[in-house]
Amino acid sequence: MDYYLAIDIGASSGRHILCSIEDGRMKLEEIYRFENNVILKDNHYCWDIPTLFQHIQIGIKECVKQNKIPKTLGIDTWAVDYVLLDNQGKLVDKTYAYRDYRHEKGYQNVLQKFSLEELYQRTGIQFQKFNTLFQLNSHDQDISHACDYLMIPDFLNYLLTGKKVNEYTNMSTTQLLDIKTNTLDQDILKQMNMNKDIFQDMLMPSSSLGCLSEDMQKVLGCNIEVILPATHDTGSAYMAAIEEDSIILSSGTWSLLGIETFMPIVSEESMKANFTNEGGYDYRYRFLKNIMGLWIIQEVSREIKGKYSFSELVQLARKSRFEGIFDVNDDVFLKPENMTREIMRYFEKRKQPVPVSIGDIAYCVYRSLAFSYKEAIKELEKITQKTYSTINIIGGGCQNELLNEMIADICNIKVIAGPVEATAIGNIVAQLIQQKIVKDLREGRELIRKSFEIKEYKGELYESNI
Ligand code: LFR
Repeated sequence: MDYYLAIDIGASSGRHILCSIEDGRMKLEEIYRFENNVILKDNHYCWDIPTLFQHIQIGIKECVKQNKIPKTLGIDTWAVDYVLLDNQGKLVDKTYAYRDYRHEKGYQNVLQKFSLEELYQRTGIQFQKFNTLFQLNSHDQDISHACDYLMIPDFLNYLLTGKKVNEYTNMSTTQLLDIKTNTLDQDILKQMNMNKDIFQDMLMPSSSLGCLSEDMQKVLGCNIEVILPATHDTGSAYMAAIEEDSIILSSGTWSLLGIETFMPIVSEESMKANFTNEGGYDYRYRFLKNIMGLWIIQEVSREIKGKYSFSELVQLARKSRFEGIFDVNDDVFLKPENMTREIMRYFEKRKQPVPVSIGDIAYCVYRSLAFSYKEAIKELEKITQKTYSTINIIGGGCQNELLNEMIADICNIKVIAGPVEATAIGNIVAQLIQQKIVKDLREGRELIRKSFEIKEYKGELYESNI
């Protein structure tokens, strides 16, 4: 039996998902799961990369222990964050997390040279203060001696193989690529005094990095070929979307709502609505909008110390009739000290009824998300001059039946929910294409369709429950 391993690391947890092909279907098995949390260093939120790398190794060793050594593996993580290495291979400055509030300085620096309009025209990338371009211009410490720029998955791949490359889909989120050529925008680098030599060769998903380094082979007791998936998790997730011509919503810590397109859309309207054109598999683009997502409820759950599971929160929410909704994309929800209090404050400030019980809070979070999707769909339809009758919700969030019902009802759209493990599946499909087990993404999506359960929701369900 051949196995393929996806190491999928999100902002709150990571997983090793092993795939085999049985009876023409993908079969998944979770081998190992670990937590990922930001840590505070000198008052800054940072990633704990050494611990993450330890977890990567433990998960691989677990495959060896179970005698299921994968032929290939691929790593994906969230986007925009990076490490800088000096000429000794040591880290230059900290590995900042994108939710750290330090971008103001970089943002102001960049704005002195480029307007937001020009940046959008050049790169096609939405405005987010945490974009790498702003982060790279926000360091307090001198970074001029940095020799290598690696994004988080690039760095983890380097630790496994000794090879330094930059993977394209993740690089597109830096806002350093020219949308017309999909290569580094030399003007931006020059104007911002950035050393172009720190960047590596840029490789596409489904490229092979070759074997584990000899040291790693010894440590892990096996040899595995390392393949680049779309190393940006959302890039991998969108590969697993199975409905042609539908809206795609990758639902996890973030809600990433958009479409897949072969041509980027860079218009005044798309800029105003803050839609982005992220690089995808085969130079497809993800024309999408970042919506704050389930992060809000994850934080609420953390604050009550996991007193209720996510499905219990949904049950409590089902009993609520709280009517208010809030703007989920308000900056205050990016990394508040206390999410529950921040939600309450939102309503207090506006002198509106305040959700107090945990059921009301959860209900109001889900409904506010559904209304923000409705808004984003409206914008998307206006920009593309198309109407969409279906939304394909992928990722862990598509298991939330209440939210699916709300979306179908509030957005008046058919919901196709699944696959749940979209990111790991997309990651594995990139490996299968490299291994010539499937021909291309179209064939990969057919395989996904055959392999996983997909549910359908039509409107009115949630309304009839009220
Ligand atoms: C989702 C995601 C989004 C990106 C955000 C920050 O995990 O990768 O696509 O905008 O995290 O990196």
